[in-house]
Order: sequence, then structure tokens, then C-alpha cells
Amino acid sequence: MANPLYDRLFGRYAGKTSVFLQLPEGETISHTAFLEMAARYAHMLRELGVTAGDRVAAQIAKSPQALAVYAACAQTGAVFLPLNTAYTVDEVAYFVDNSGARVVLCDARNEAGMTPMAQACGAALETLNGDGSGSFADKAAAMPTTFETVSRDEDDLAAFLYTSGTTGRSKGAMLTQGNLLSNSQTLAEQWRFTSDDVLLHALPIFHTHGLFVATNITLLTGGQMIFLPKFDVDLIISHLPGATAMMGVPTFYTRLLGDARFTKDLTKDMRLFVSGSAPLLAETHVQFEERTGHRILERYGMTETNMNTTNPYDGERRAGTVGFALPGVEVKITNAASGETLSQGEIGDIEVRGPNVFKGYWQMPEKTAEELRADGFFITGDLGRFDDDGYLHIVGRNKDLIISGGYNIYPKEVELLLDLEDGVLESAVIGVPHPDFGETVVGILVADGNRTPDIAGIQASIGKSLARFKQPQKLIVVDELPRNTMGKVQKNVLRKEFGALFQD
Ligand code: MLC
Ligand code: AMP
Repeated sequence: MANPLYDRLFGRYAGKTSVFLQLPEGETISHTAFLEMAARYAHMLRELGVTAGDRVAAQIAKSPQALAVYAACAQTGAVFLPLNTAYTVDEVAYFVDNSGARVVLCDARNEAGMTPMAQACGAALETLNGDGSGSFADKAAAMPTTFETVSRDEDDLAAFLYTSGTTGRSKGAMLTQGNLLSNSQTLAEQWRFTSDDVLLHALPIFHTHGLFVATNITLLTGGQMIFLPKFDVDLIISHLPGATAMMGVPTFYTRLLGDARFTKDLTKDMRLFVSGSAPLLAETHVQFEERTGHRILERYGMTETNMNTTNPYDGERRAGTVGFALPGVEVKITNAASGETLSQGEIGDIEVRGPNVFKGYWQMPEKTAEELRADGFFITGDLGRFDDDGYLHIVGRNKDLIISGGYNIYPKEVELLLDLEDGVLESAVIGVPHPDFGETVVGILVADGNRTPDIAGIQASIGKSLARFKQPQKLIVVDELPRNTMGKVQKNVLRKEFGALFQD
């Protein structure tokens, strides 16, 4: 009986008392203690009716317990569906309904709001809080500390991560055990991870970066994680001296550079800083090296593919580029409409193929067919070019997407809500440069007749159903939206006009 994901990430530590997690207050959790917690949770999932292939949705705070839910899903063969803690009940309802989740885990503070939704979707609801308490943990405490791992193979589904679409409807990216394992194995080798590493973990664990890159690599190579509940400059500064590696979105690095305590001496025992999920400004790269002597290693990935390219560990880490294709991954620049590969140096669509590429979107065969070619190449929606030395440059996006502090916002989802508001005829949502988040969300409104839209009222209204990070930081009323001859809104014109809103 085999289960590659569980066996290689978790099961191999059976009986090992080595430290797995260091918590901010100094407490540690051993591999054995972690596996016992996961086994108890696996029994709980079984009690709740979960069998192999069932989806388990979790909107819970980052904690060792949350990570143990991931391990329990692997052990029972369930599909783990982690959700951003910022999502509103309306947003979560869509994921639970669309995925057909059998179990939903939430924070006790959200239980009252989530109960009717879970009932309507026919899912069992249990609570698990950031401090490890909650109905799920309470009941699990009485369960055995070992669980017979359910047999699975590399082609079986391990996780669903939802990614929004240009139509405003989120799609569940189906990731297999093989997708996750192949990628973390390659990254661990490329970035030279070993059991001596201590990863300073400050990313959320409901996205690829914090879960499948940072956590899986550590589990695969036997190192430790300093497991912080979230990114906090003070916590990072106090824990950097005990770490060897850190992964972050560019906002992590710009915030650290903004703090005088972040010095060369503080980072002297670090061997690696990785950045991704959003473009790292070349100037951040340069300032970081000037301050610390370390060159940030930038890589490129996405929900559907895990990681695709990386700058070299040895060799030049070139600012403003995302390096080379990972071993086993093919990257080409195409004209996506014709499928033709472009000449060296030309700008076009980035397409990728490899064992990292997902299986498709859950119950959306047409969407899958639009983006995943029959020959296995995935059309990323990013635009890029290879330079003369083969480094990949991401030069833009062929998809209407805003990335704020590493979180993705699809304008269509916000526009659909704005258009429903009183006094709004139509809207266009754009991303504009922001000194902290890289990009931020701005809504441009056209008034409906002579009625003046009530900006504060609209903000409050959309806030009921839209996560805070997706809400426009500014709403601006204009007479009309610029359109091209085809009638399409020219967002580039709007981005130019409002691009300096948040510049110092
Ligand atoms: C929080 N807020 C954000 C935000 N994060 N607003 C816009 N964009 C964001 N990313 C808002 C909150 O709603 C709140 O609003 C205010 O900012 C402060 O909240 P906070 O909880 O204190 O936020 P903070 O700690 O400052 O978080 C910022 C952050 C965090 C950058 C540390 O967003 C973060 O950890 N981002 C990482 C995202 C990530 O892991 N991405 C990987 C995706 S995987 P208010 O108004 O209420 O004060 C992927 C593939 C790949 O892309 O290649 O990796
Ligand atoms: P997500 O859907 O959250 O996985 O986001 C994936 C998107 O993030 C990619 O399609 C890119 O647009 C962007 N991205 C990830 N890494 C980088 C990077 N290093 N530089 C620029 N954009 C990136």
C-alpha cells in the first residue's frame, strides 16, 4: 500500500523525534508529535464521512494544526482545499458548493455565519482555531495516534486551489500528488535544501507559495521551519538569526528594507532569500544586495503549475528576470492564438509543460481546453521573452489580473459587483502601482444618468461579499470609459491616467 505524497512528505518521519516546527514563543513540535496530531485528524475526517477523493475545505488560521489538516488529507487520500482567511462567507460558499466539499473547517468566530452555508451545501462543519482549539481538535483528542494510510498513486488528486477567472468565476485547479512531489523535489535540488536548513516561514499556507513550495520542500528534505502566524517585520527581525532561508512575496522584502534593523549582520547566517508570486522590482533586488550582501533568488510560478522557472542558485541571479526553466519543465514563447513558437527574443505568450502542470479545472472542461492544450502545454496568460543568455523576462500579462501583495484580484469579479450598485451605469477595475503592495485596486465608475454614486455606500455594500484585499482602495467617477473602435474598454488608458494615485 503506497501513498507517495504522504509517504515522502510525512510518513518517513514515523518515530523521529527531531524538531519539525519552531513556534514564535519558543515552543517546538517534533515530527512524531506532528504525525500523531495528523493521524488523529485523519480519524476525525473518517468519522465525518471522508473517503479518498473527497474534498476537505479549510478556512482556518495558519497554525501547526492547520498544517496537520493538510497531512491528514494526504493520509486519508482526501483532496485538501485551503481557503484564504480573508474571504467572506459569500466567497467561501462558492468554493464549498463548486467543489462539493464533504467537510468544511472554519474558525469558531465564523461558525454562525458559515453554518447555513454548510447546511445548504450538505457539508459537515467543524471549527479549528488559530490556537489549536475548536470542535475538530476537541473530538480528535480522543482518537488514536496512528492511522492506516490510504493507498493512492501519483496521478490521484491531492489538492484544489481556486484561482479566479477573467469571467469572474473561480476555477478549481486540480493538483495531483505527482504535480506537488515532482516540483518540490526539483526545487529542493535546485535551491540546495538539506536537513540542516531552517526556513523562516511567514507566508500564508492557503496558496502555492507558502504550502507547496516552502512547506513541501522542508518536509521533503527534513529541515525545520520557524512557523510564524503571518508576516510581521518585528517577528522576522527577531527570528532571522536562527534561520538559513526565507521565501516571500516582494512586499516582504520592500518592508524589510524599510526597517533600519534589517542589516548585513542580521542576515549573516542566511544562505537564501527567494522571491516570487509577483514581480520583484530590479531596484529592490539591488537595494537588497547593497544592504545585506545577498542576491534575492527570483522564481516564477502559478497555482496551476507550481513553479516553472528559477534564477540559478550558483551563477548570476539576474534582476528583473525569473531565470531558466526548471529541469523537466519546458517553457516556450508563442503566439497563443496560432500556437506558433516565436523567434528568440520576441515577446509573446508564456506556455509551460511538465510534470508540474495541473490536471485541469474541476468540472470545467471548456475552461480547461481553452488554457491547457492537448499536447500538455499550459497557456499561462503571462507575456514574456527570453534574453540572449536564455533568462526569461516577464514583461506583462495577457490576462486581466491585479496582483496586490501577492494576492490575485480578477477585475471582472469586482466589476460585476460594482455594476449592480445604485447610481452606477458601468465600471472598470484596474491595478495601479503601489509602494507597499506592488499594485493596488482602483475602481472607475460611470454614473447612471444624473445620479451621483454614493462612494462610501458602495464601498460598504461590496465589502459585505468581497474580501478586503479585493476591494478598491479608491473609487473614481468619470463621465465615460475610454473605448477602442471595437467597443472594448481601454484599461491601458485608464492605468496611464490614474497610475500615479499612490506614488509618493
Ligand atoms: C492584507 N491586506 C491587503 C493585502 N494583505 N490588501 C491588499 N493586498 C494584500 N495582499 C489588507 C488587509 O485587508 C487590511 O486592510 C490591511 O491590508 C492590513 O491587514 P494585515 O492582515 O495586517 O495585512 P499584512 O500583514 O500587512 O499583509 C500583507 C502581506 C500579506 C503582503 C504580508 O498580504 C501576505 O502575506 N501576502 C502573501 C500572499 C501570498 O502568499 N501569495 C502567494 C500566492 S501563490 P484594512 O483596510 O482592513 O486595514 C502564487 C504562485 C507563485 O502566486 O508564483 O507563488
Ligand atoms: P496565482 O494565480 O496566484 O498562482 O498567480 C500566478 C501569477 O503570478 C503568474 O501567472 C504571474 O502573473 C505572477 N507571478 C508569479 N511569480 C512571478 C514573478 N516572479 N514575477 C512576475 N510575476 C509573477
